[in-house]
Order: sequence, then C-alpha cells, then structure tokens
Amino acid sequence: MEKYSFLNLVKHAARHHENWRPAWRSPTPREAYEVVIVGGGGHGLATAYYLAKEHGVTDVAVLEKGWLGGGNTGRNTTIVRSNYLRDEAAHLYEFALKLWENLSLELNFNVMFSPRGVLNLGHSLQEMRDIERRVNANQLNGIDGAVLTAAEVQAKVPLLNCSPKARYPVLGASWQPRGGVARHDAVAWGFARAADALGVDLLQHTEVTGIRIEKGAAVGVATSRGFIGAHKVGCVAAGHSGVLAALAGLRLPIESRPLQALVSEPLKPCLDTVVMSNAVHCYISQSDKGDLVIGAGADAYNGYGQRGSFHVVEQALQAVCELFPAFGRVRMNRQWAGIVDVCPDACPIIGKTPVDGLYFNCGWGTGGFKATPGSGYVFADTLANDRPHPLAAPFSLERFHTGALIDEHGAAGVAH
Ligand code: FAD
Ligand code: PYC
Repeated sequence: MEKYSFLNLVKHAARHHENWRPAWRSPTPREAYEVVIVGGGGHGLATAYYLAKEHGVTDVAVLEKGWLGGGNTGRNTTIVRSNYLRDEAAHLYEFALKLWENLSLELNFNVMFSPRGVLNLGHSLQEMRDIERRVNANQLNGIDGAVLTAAEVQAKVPLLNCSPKARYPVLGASWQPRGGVARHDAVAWGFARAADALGVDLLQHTEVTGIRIEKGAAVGVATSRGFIGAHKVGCVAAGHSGVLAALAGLRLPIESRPLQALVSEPLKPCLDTVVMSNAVHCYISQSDKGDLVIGAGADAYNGYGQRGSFHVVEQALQAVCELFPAFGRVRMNRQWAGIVDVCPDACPIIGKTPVDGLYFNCGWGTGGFKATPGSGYVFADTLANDRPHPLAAPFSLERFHTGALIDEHGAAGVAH
C-alpha cells in the first residue's frame, strides 16, 4: 500500500500527477468465493474489510453494479451522531461513533471525521419535551448530550435566527458534542483500499441479476459478468435491497424512496457545527471546502429515480432561509437524490434470512452513513459466525413477526 505522505505528494506533483498507482486492484472475477458481498457502498466495503481484518476471511468479493461509493454513500449529507432514543439503537450507533473516532488511523486514510457537534433544534414545547427525554436516555446509556437553551444555541450559531418572532421560534436544542461530519467519498475509498490490501476482490461494474438457491441454500449469484459461486452471500444494497430480495423470492418490509440534498457555492467559514430541524425541516452544515451542505425530507412516493421532486427541495430551502436569513442570497450549485431503504420502525435489518447462507444488511434509510463502520463490523461478525452479533440481534427480520419493533422515527431526524 502506498504511503500517503507530503514527500509522495511532491513526488507526484513533479511527475505532473501522472502514473499514480491505483488505490486498489481491478481483478478478474474468480469462479467462486467464500463470501460475496453485493453492494460496494460504505457498508458493503466495511463488511469486507472487517471480515478480512477481524475474522481472517479474505476469500471475499464485493460486487458493485456501478462504481464504489456511487450510491447513498456518495450522496448523503454526512452527519454522524449516536443520540438515538431506544437502547438497542443507541448502543449500535454509539459503537459506530467510537469506531469513527479512530477510523483514519485504522484505515491509514484520512476520512476527515470532524466532531464539530450536532444540534437538533426544538421549536415547540412538545419538541423540547422529546429532546429532554432523548438526552436523558442518551446519558443513561453513557452517550454525551445536553439540552441547550435558546440563548446557548444562539451563542453557538450566531447566524441562526433565534428571534421569538420567528414563525417557529427556536426554544432550545439537543447538543451532541462528539457528533459531526466526515468526508463520504473518503470513507468508501478508505475501506476499499484497506480491504483490497487484505486480499478482498473489488469488482466494479458487476451487477447481480440473480441469486442461485439450491436445496434451500444460496450457492452464488448471477452477474453481468457471469455466475460467481459463494458459500455465503451478504446483500448490502440500500435502496435496491427489495429488488435483490425478490431475486431470492423474499419480500422485505422496506420502501425505497428518493431523499434529496444540495450544495451551495462555497462561502467563507460561517457555520462550524451541524444544525438539524425537524419542524421547519432541513439539516445543514458547511463543508471544509466552504459549501453549505443541505438536506431535505424524503419524497412521499416510492421510486428509483435519483432526482426527487422540486417542491421538496424548495421546502428545504425555505426552511434554510427561515433559520438563516443571511443565507437567503446564497446560490445553490448542485442537487441530487439517493434511494433510501426505509423500514416501518426507521431501524435497519441486519442478519440471516430464511434462505441458508443468504444475509441482508439494509433498511438504514435516511440515517445509515453514521453507522458505516459499526454496521460493517457487526455484519462481518454475523457472516463469519452465522449468528447475529449481539449488537445486531435486535435488528433481525424476526422483529417484524414478534412485533418487537424499535421505533426511531423521532431520532431519525428526517421526515418519512
Ligand atoms: P449505498 O452506498 O447506496 O451502497 C449500496 C450499493 O449497492 C450501491 O453502490 C449500488 O450501486 C449497489 N447495488 C445495488 N444493487 C446492486 C446489484 N444488483 N448488484 C450490484 N450492486 C448493486 N445518513 C446519515 O447517517 N447521515 C446523513 O447525514 C445522511 N444524509 C443522507 C442524505 C441523502 C440525500 C441520502 C440519500 C442519504 C442520507 N443518509 C444519511 C443515509 C445514508 O447515506 C445511507 O444510509 C448509507 O450511506 C447507506 O450505505 P450503503 O453502503 O448501505 O448503501
Ligand atoms: O440521520 O442524522 C441523520 C441524517 C441527517 C440527514 C439525513 N440523515
């Protein structure tokens, strides 16, 4: 693996940035692997990395129909936090947050994790009560968090309109100091590079078109590059999980919906924390490049078009202007959508399926980026040992039979 040092940067600059060594190989698919992971987003790549690193399972291929990180991983607004209400979710997201804190060192790749703190604004008495309940629950679970008054919020974010005359005045907020943002592409690239170095085959432009099942067990996948055998198949395909499950004759309790985001022209540093508001509905942070990174709500229909409806972004921008009147004249540069996989309880599905050797990790919906390292870690453990990792156990498919749902709509932070 090439060392990323200042000296190397100068060396490559002198060579006009030509002939860089690729960060990972582009191998020809083998006939079969011990484990095939479907989906080369952050979660799939993290799963492959931890399979190799923690379990010594290196006979692994990651199959990606497009390019690595081209799905939701490269389309999200990069908010990382662990302030979930229910114990099961709080433990899982906190486990992930702890991995984030050391991830650049772990991968020897700068994922630009920036713990600049996350504010969830409260605009009504009921929202403030919900915030207090969630922060108390977080503190009982050892997760950092505080309830801030409107004056304390104003001191942290001087540009925020905290006037009591606002349509939805800011009454206060929850504050998680260890939350923040990370560079989404770098997360995919860091996991890809580290997994490749451990022997994992990363196969881009390889679409899975079928799942072969013999005697009740998955034995491999049909792909756009031919059949690839596998002892175990792990599907980590976010918004396309329902499509993949159908290939195995399964129906998942998931809806696939467009979720939109947009970025502005770059500005001088003016917002050094993450601000989320459920009531006026937008979430916003400033990237290291200076752009405002803004997210909207999920579109109200199911679909696979990575665009979304105009009125949804219009509403999000109205919210931005209401919260930050100074941003009213900022121009927007780009808009896009990703297809998020939403479960009825706004929590993921991690684990085995009724088909032996076929596993799913999906349903992260609007909030899975923050879970990327933790999700990969627990799913790798589940695949390697053919039983749920203790943190993943509550998120099995069975909960839709038993009724043990883990309702996290409140903490999800995005209306859907
Ligand atoms: P993906 O990155 O989507 O990877 C799945 C991959 O599977 C894709 O690359 C796809 O091409 C591939 N695939 C699909 N079908 C096949 C097939 N048949 N064969 C081969 N490959 C296939 N989460 C947060 O925590 N914080 C946020 O701020 C946040 N903001 C968001 C904003 C937006 C606009 C969106 C869309 C999402 C946001 N999320 C956020 C959610 C987060 O992005 C996702 O939960 C997370 O990135 C999912 O990662 P993944 O690796 O599972 O999926
Ligand atoms: O889960 O924190 C989150 C989130 C923010 C924006 C989209 N999802």
